[in-house]
Amino acid sequence: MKCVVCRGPAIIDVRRANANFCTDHFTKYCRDQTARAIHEFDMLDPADRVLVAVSGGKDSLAVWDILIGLGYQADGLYVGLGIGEYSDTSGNHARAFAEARGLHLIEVDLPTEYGYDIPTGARAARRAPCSACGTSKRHVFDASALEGGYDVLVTGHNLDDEAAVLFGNVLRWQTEYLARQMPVLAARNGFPKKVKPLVRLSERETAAYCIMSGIDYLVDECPMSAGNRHLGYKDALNTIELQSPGTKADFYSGFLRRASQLFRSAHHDLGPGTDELTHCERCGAPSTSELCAFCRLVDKATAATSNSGDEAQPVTLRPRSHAPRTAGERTNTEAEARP
Ligand code: Q46
Ligand code: ZN
Ligand code: ZN
Repeated sequence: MKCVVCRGPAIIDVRRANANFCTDHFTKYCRDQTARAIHEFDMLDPADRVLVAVSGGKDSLAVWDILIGLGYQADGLYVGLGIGEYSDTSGNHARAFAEARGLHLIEVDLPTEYGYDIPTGARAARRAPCSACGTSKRHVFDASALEGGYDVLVTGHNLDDEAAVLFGNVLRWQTEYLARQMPVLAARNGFPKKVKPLVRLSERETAAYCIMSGIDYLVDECPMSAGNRHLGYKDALNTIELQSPGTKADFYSGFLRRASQLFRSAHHDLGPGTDELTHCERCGAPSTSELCAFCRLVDKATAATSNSGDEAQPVTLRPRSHAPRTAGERTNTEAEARP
């Protein structure tokens, strides 16, 4: 097996590209694919201050590493979810990565700052763990990006993630979600711009990038992911991909090129502003009710913590200043729960 670029010994095959690569040319391929996505969707400007949401896993550390390599000014944001040993270990991986490279890592710990952890919050709100987790992370991501004056928030969603979400949305014909499923969400009305630069790389490729680049990432899956629908969609797509390499990338990129605009147009015709949002009276985030979904979750979770006899931690919700936004923009915080 020879590298398609230098003809030296190859160590990985990328079947959908019908190419094998050596270490150097594979890591270059990953950087090139990321740069191409950034360019294609106008994700980042060279002068942007970038905040990367890092979990300690392969995707978020890979995207942080690649962005630094591409010359972007990128800080990291780690959110402690209070999921036992998993959170302890994931935090250690994120911290070690940042320290080894002299990068700035912002840390927000849910139990310390907001008085609850994800298992408690999910139970108290009678929601699936990933749903409570998604609400929590989105709130902290938005607030941290705004408070830190960052231009863009980056997440490590990869091709497998996006194809699985797309698959789920298509299976149920969730056309509003389809209208909003883009790798870039523009900044508006108090929300930071959000981008997903890894949408041209698969999970296997981000893992290989980390191994070849000496990035020590957390391999273990989150213990609360069991039962998550998107894992089943990933398995289904992987079965198809095995038979027909390239199908997953064609499915997702074909949607972006040929279908997403149709869904956006269809939902644009419904007219924005029919369901104006107000501000959460406690934290200032845009919300359809007096308290936003995050503050309602905090209330339920901290009440459950107090009732259980555990020592409740002080809740430090910081007010934010937001302009109103419309229902069509809800995807940034409320609609897109997924791992
Ligand atoms: S951390 Fe949170 Fe994921 Fe764990 S609880 Fe679900 S969403 S699976 S990225
Ligand atoms: Zn090579
Ligand atoms: Zn709120």
